[in-house]
Amino acid sequence: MSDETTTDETAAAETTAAQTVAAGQVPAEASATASSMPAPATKDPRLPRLTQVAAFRDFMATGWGTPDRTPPTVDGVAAASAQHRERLSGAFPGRTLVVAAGRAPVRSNDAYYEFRPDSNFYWLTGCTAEDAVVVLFARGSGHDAVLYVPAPAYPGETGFFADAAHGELWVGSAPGFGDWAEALQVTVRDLASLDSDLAGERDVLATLAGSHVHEALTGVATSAALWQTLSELRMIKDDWELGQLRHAIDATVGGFEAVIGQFDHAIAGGGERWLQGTFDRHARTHGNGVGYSTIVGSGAHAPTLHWVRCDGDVNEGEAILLDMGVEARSFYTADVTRTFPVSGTWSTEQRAVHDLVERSHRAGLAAVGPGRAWTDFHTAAMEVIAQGLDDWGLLPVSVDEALSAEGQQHRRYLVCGIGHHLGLDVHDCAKSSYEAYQGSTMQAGMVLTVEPGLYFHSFDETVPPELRGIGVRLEDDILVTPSGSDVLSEALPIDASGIEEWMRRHRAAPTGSRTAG
Ligand SMILES: [Mn+2]
Repeated sequence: MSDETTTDETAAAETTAAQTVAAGQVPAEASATASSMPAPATKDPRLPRLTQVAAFRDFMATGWGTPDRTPPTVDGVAAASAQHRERLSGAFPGRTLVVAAGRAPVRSNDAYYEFRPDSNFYWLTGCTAEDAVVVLFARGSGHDAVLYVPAPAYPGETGFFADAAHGELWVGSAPGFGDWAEALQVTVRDLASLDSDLAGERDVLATLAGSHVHEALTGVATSAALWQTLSELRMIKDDWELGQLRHAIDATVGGFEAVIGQFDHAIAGGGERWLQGTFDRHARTHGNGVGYSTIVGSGAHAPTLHWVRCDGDVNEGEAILLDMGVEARSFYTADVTRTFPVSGTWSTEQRAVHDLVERSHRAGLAAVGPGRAWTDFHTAAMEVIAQGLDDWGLLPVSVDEALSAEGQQHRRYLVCGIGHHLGLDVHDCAKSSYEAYQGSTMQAGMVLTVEPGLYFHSFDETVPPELRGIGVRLEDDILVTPSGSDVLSEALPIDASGIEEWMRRHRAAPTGSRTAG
């Protein structure tokens, strides 16, 4: 990446002369800025501050055309966001609502993580501007929405060339208030006026995207009630959202194909890192990126639930677990898991574990539908797992005792949850109340994952040696429909033989195996 500096440091960067700074002699004006390299201890005439050079400022103020400043938005997002604001408005009559986009957290020193807008904010606006804030002002029987975005810095302002966060020479073409208003069909104002605009509001509820918020909001308290309501409203996906999710899931299936095509490269030395990189590049190309850290766990890494280190080898004979999701450019994400035999053919033990997980998965899928208790699929899948483990002699108690609230011994091999809402967040709607989530029934328009698995760790001495180091998960993304359910990720097979056959179709011919000529 390029070095993000302020003008003072830009000036410093113009020289190749070695610079030394005596301890304790950094000028206050320099230390007050984000500093990527030391400032000279005394004024160096060869390093003028560009913002203070009148001739330079004048020269930089003229001679610029207008770049295309169309904001990056997704088709249909303006209308969908307007509907979402209407739904939120109806839940909080008479109260002014504030939802912030947030800002990218610091990665290290003056380097930041890529910015990704808060999901609630995006759901209400479709806006991708860092530090932006949407306010729904209580007016009459409803609300007036105003989107506040930071002012871009254009030619004629020193920030144009000196502001690394908003200067157009630093960040690329910068949409203005009118550009955002046209793209998103909402009133847009300068973020600088947020303070005064909120000053007259007495009853303000806010969600602030964690701790990374603009200074204008530091005095505003977060409302758990607003966050919870947004979380619960987001449970039912509209047609536009379903289109985004289908796109994310289809792109994810393509990512699985891309990864399978690289297995031989992984075995040859690229390892888990190569497959992770393959999927992440696919996700970046076909969406915004990944919706969560890609999990590539081969062999003994497979049972580790969140194996995001992805730094191991990939060897013939191992089973490899891939938990991967493309996040669309609208930020809706897929969440899909399959386990594959690296060599293309399951061992007897791997297949047996996969077969049991498949039976559990089918039982879970069958329990998804409108009016069903949310916990039905969990219960159905767990009953199969417990019975299967008992058949293998792995339960120290009876199946009934294990399944009872006082037992749960089967969960030793499956300590995670086995399903969740899916949407803008991979674990969507997580701020909902228990009554609205686990304690509720499924409704048409909900999208969820079902993801049973078995995780036999290599150091688990309760497990027969031949099963140790095998981890299998099957995870699909399912839409609850008025009449039942629709498995959106069904392009990927879930049975062991189907997975072998699918691998044969998508695996690239090994290097050197193609006949010459
Ligand atoms: Mn999941």
